[in-house]
Amino acid sequence: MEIPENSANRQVVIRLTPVTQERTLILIKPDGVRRGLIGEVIARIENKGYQIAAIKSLLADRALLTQHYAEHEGKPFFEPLVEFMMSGSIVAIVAEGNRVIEGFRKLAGTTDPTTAEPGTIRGDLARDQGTKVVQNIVHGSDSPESAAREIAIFFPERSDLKGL
Ligand code: IDP
Ligand code: MG
Repeated sequence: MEIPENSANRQVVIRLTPVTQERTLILIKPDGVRRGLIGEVIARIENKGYQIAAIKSLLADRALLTQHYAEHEGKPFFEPLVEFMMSGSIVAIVAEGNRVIEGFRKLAGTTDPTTAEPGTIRGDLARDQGTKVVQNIVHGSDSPESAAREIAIFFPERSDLKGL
């Protein structure tokens, strides 16, 4: 069937055309891995409709974590944060989708798990453990610049993931 060229039809085509995708770096921290929540976190990412573009399990070392958390160097929780992140294996994930950076941070909830909204990963699955560093199951990039930087740190071999 021939679809007539008019402005109404053009609008439909424009709305259905995928717009620029975005990527984010998600980490399942050692507390999440220890508690067997890898599947739960991945399910929440996939159920929301984001694609997993890359995933790996690793033991992060100090050099990698110092790079990743460079913005927090000098803060009182920096050393406990690095020690905590080295305390067990973590899972690094690159998720993809429009506005995934903002969307995953919404799924994760606020930094403090005590006050994170129920329904979020941190609100549902974490609580204050009385430790110097807040243990809150996941990390998610906070901007496109952070995402590009962090993806390059955790997936240096994946040149195909550069440039979004
Ligand atoms: P975010 O993970 O919600 O983006 P950031 O401020 O980037 O939070 O902090 C990185 C991580 O450092 C947090 O997820 C948490 O594990 C820990 N953290 C942040 N602020 C504090 C604090 O005031 N006390 C203890 N730990 C903290
Ligand atoms: Mg952060």
